[in-house]
Amino acid sequence: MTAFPFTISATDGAARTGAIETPRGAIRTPAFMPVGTAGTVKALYMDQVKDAGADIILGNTYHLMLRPGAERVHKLGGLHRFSGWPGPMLTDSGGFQVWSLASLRKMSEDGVQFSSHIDGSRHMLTPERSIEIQADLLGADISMQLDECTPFPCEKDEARASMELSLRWGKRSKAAFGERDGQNLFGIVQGSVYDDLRRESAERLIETGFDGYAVGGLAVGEGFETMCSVLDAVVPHLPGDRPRYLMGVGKPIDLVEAVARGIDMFDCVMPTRSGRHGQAWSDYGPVNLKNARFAEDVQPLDESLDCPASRDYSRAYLHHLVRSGEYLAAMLLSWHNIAYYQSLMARMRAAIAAGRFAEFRREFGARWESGEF
Ligand code: PRF
Repeated sequence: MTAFPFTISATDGAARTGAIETPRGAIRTPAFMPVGTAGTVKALYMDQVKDAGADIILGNTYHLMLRPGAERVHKLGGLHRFSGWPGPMLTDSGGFQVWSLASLRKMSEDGVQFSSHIDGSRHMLTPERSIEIQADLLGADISMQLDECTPFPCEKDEARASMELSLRWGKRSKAAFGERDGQNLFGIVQGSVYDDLRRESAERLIETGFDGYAVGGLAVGEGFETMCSVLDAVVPHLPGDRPRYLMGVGKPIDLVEAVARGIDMFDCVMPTRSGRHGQAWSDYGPVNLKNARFAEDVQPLDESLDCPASRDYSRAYLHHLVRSGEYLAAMLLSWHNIAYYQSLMARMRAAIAAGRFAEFRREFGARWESGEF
């Protein structure tokens, strides 16, 4: 398997910046991938996502297999053509979404059987079927192995059993993926909050051999400090020359602290989901536009961002849109939030390249702590 070239151009402590070169374009790292669950980054045009600075977006096996169906997407030219996103795309394998959305789940060695959250129909996801959907039918540039996201909290013996199942599914995912030109497969580290399980999971995944390594099973209720200590335990055991992806994370402060620990890629619904709920993100934390203090605030959200939603509308107008439940509120706040997240990644890349990431992290932490938007 030929992994995408990953060039690290600068490091600063454990933080690194560089680029993953794919046939559909480069992914500048550290990278934030907006979530395009059902083939759309909710409330945004693909041009807005691109212009905000995103190099890669994420798609979901679970949602697309249920609606409109993976075979149908394939028939319509694959997910890139279907959705109008020509750049790199990573798809999640489905296990986590089955765990969080589906009902009547039945886990077995073979895979997971579940009922659709849309119409209750029964489906089966195995490591082999997940790879077929992601790599063959959707045409993902980066596919994820099928895994089990271990619930939290979890006793150690259960966490071990779950981690071992994910390792076996990782091997089967790799066998099903085989050798492909221009497509990559990532493995997923599990092991809950147990440092020794996390380390063993990383080491045994590396023996199987993947193009990149994700850290799964975090942001499931363990809290910020625990997440950071799991990263401290696992990242040093991941190969330095392969991309490292922290799945489903997170708030801006989580991204800064994970980059400081050597993470290169992230995805999270946070910017788009909170945008649909009247929240704007900033270096000072989340800002609730519904708050009465914005009713007559003529300032824009953030003039420093090169995004019309951040620059060209008053907080008073956004407040009015949110209060009125207007579609435009969701559209503008999602747009601002994606632009803010991309700008945060760009600032981190620049700080690492300039050898001043420690300073950036300190100053960012102080702004975040102050909460004074
Ligand atoms: N596994 C997969 N996708 C995920 C996760 C995981 O553990 C998480 C963890 N919160 C988010 N998305 N396959």
